[in-house]
Amino acid sequence: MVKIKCPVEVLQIANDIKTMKIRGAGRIARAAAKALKIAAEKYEGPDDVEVFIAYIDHAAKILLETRPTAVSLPNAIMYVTTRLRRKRPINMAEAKALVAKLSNEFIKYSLTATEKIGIIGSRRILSGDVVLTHCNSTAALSVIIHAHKQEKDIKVYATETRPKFQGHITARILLSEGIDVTLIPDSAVRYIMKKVNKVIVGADTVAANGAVVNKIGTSNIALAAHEARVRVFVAAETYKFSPATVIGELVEIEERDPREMVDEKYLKENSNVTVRNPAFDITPPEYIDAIITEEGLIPPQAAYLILIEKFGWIIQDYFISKYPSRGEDEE
Ligand code: RUB
Repeated sequence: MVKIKCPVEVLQIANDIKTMKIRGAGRIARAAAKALKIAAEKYEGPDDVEVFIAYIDHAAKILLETRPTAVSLPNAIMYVTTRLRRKRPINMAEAKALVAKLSNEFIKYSLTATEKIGIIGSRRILSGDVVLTHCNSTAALSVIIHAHKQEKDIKVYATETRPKFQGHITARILLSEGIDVTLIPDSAVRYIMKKVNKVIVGADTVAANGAVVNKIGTSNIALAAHEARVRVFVAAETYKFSPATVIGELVEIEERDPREMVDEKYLKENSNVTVRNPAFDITPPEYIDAIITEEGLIPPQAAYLILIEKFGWIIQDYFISKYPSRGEDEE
């Protein structure tokens, strides 16, 4: 089949995700959905729906290869591509319009979900609370900002989040909302935990067993919180739940370039030093008190139920594509 070139705008979005110009699981998902819409608009291939679908799949593949950990990316892409295939558009106009509609639908859903999480999560924040957050999560910030808008008197500790310092963005956003925020080094978490009474973080992926994959350091924070009997809340839209984990797939943890930590000179002068830069870690469900989703607040152990409710049919498709003969047996 003819391969139609991916438009530069789509390649640019893919590159922005890869280089973290666009970052954060929710933003990555919305950017990918938008990229597919652009791809559809810019399609210049033959007037053949099958070729168009193959071209969209090709764009999807480029986007999927940008970053491996946040499941919001494949879930956003799957939202568009699986529905496109299932609907079987009869002509090009219909196919293009469908991709645009699905992309807009996903983006709207995502933005509304973040807002709902803010409303639901803010009910758990009380005046006088001291909250610790990590990295830069729109969903976690939505909870904190909603609580502040309800005139609850809160104080926030934001970790720097090395090596990319996303905590600086968090501090800036909280400050612009008029929230009392203190920036701390990641290594000060256990020391500061004595002053904290709630931890709120985001998620890149939630596994079927309720384990949460989020920015490296999250699991240390959860451990310190557990020790200090401080509750840990994770703010995550349901498209951050991973259907593949229902059938036992593991979440790939991204390892980024060591040059985000040390410069070229250091690497040259210390060629015998191995430098590793894992970007995410896994917090087991035992260390999480609740996950705040747009559907409500759930214990991490209920992640499986969310997955079945939201992705039941996708899990079945995925299972069949991965293990064809087993899938047929079970039909
Ligand atoms: C971002 C990160 C965020 C989650 C949730 O990592 O770990 O906590 O993605 O963010 P990176 P949001 O900066 O490496 O992308 O709630 O905005 O989706």
